[in-house]
Amino acid sequence: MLKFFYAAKTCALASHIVLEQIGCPYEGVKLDFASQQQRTAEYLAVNPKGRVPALVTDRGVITETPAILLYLAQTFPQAGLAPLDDPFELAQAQAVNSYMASTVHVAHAHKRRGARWADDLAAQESMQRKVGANMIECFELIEREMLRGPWVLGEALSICDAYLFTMTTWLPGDGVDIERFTRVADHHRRMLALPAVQRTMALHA
Ligand SMILES: N[C@@H](CCC(=O)N[C@@H](CS)C(=O)NCC(=O)O)C(=O)O
Repeated sequence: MLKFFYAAKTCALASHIVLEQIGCPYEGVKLDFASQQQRTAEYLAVNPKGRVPALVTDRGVITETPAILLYLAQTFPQAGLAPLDDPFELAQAQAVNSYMASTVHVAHAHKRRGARWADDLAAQESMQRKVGANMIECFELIEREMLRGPWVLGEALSICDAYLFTMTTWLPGDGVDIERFTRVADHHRRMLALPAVQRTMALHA
């Protein structure tokens, strides 16, 4: 059985929603970041990066959200959560997910994790002040270019929707009103209506 390591309200929400949407059996293990459980020797043996998510499979551990998302979509093709038979469409899906991981997530991380990039407290505060504007820039692009509607890839729900939704849950904390992006806000509401999303959100409360 799959074992899934996560922490509340983190990027692990995306993979968690996909696990719930697929409906496959898995064991969820919730880490407590307040007590730094991601840095314990026990967890570092699972994921030496000290980050979540991590998915333990019968062949080993998978880390990195885009990798976990595609693994789940490929392992459970009956769930129809990625355009697996169409290389161009799958590349489009991966482009969206890569943007979430490499740009949107990183823009958000400058708010609380500035120490990764600078020791100077003034520099960290300066980076924090840019988070709202950077997230707005990202979401203006998403609104314009990455959301075909009603779902990210068009008519079919996919792994990209879980990832986009996860990023939108961070907007209020970054001081950004989601309603300034009409289509993203509509997508967020659609996602909230899905039972799998509701179940996962309850686990992350
Ligand atoms: N590139 C990784 C990022 C993973 C990551 O940074 N996770 C954060 C939570 S959103 C984390 O575990 N942070 C713990 C820490 O920095 O101590 C992914 O997309 O999965």
